[in-house]
Amino acid sequence: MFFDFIDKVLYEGSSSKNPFAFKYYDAEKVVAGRKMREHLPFAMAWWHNLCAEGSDMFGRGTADKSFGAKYGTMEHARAKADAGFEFMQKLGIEYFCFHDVDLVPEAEDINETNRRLDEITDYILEKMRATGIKCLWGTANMFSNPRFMNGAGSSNSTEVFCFAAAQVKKALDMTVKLGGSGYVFWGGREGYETLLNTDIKFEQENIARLMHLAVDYGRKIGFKGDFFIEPKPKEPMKHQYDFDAATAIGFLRQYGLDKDFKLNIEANHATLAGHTFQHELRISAINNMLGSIDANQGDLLLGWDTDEFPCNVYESTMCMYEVLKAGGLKNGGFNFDAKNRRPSNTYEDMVKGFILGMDTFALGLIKAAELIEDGRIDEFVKLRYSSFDTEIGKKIRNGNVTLEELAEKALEMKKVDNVPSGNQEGLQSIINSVLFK
Ligand code: XLS
Ligand code: CA
Ligand code: CA
Repeated sequence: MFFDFIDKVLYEGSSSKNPFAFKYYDAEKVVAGRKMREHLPFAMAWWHNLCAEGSDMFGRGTADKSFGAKYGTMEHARAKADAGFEFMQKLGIEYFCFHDVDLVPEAEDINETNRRLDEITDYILEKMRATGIKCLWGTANMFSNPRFMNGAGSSNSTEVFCFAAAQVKKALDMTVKLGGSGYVFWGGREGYETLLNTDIKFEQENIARLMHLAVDYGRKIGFKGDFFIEPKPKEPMKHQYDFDAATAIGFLRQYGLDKDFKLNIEANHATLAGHTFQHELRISAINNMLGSIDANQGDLLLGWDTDEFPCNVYESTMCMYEVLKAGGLKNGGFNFDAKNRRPSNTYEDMVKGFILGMDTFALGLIKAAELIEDGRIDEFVKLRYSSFDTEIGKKIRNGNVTLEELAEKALEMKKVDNVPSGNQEGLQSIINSVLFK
């Protein structure tokens, strides 16, 4: 037992002062027709929660993630799984997400790494069966090992391309073995530092090729879930090809991958791309590409990826507003791709981070449902476009009009005398009144 200071984190309501209780997340409570836990399939990110020790560019780790075992051993790999399952059970988290290298120490020889992966996934599978906890998605880490310094699918080296293929194959095998409903491609090194040495077209074609190979293999071994691209504009590369949702959707369509792929939208990546989280979700949703969510938060005063636990209820409300309107996430979930701040280095802090994140999204769900129920925002948006309900509006929308006819109409009108207000401040007041009643 690693988290023996708690038995189970329970819902106690917003007036509770218990740091180890949920204030808003009430798993079985029905909101907008479904239980909270169904709206919010929360997942634990193996890498942050069980591996990351808080190191940064200027200092070593501050948190002990040895879980009583020696780093770099299979005993440690099992201890992490033990700690992870105890953690998820105590918080009522039903899913986890993983990279291959989160699970075991990577060996010199990939054959030995794969053997270790077989061993640990047998162990994890037993724990999944005993607890009912499920895998949300798996992925291959194709960015940490030095061999990926020039990219994985986009590498200039066929040797590296083969290793990328081998890792994707193994990660897909493991995702299928663990029953995951998603497989993620985050292209950490799929980008460039300088165009002086880079053939973008060549690299993008190769990335798409690797993805097609993954789809073919995945479908062959029975993977029925979604493949996801996770857009991010920069970091670690100066420029990453999957810059944002719109760019990734264009890429998927260009290379004929849009039937098998959807997007995994991360809040922190949205803001790094100069967009709001809501924007990225909306772009995905209107293109039928909203797959899954990495639920975290960046720091707008910093230009890099901070992966903080979400606490901003305004943001989580607008996120859940988009998710509810899109009809929920099908094969996806809410993966806390988030880590404690470096000085928050205790096991208690790990639990508090998840309580904060889960409560923030639960409150966002409650408020988004209230906003939709309130109806004033929807009503205003409908009204805002209502001039297109007129005869000429319908003709424009249906494509039954020529440019000359429209110009003729303008000449008849002589001038425009009705452009209705956008009412932004009025709408923002409505949001505040729903959020803070
Ligand atoms: C890094 C990404 C990464 C992906 C999975 O910034 O968020 O953690 O989610 O490879
Ligand atoms: Ca992520
Ligand atoms: Ca991130």
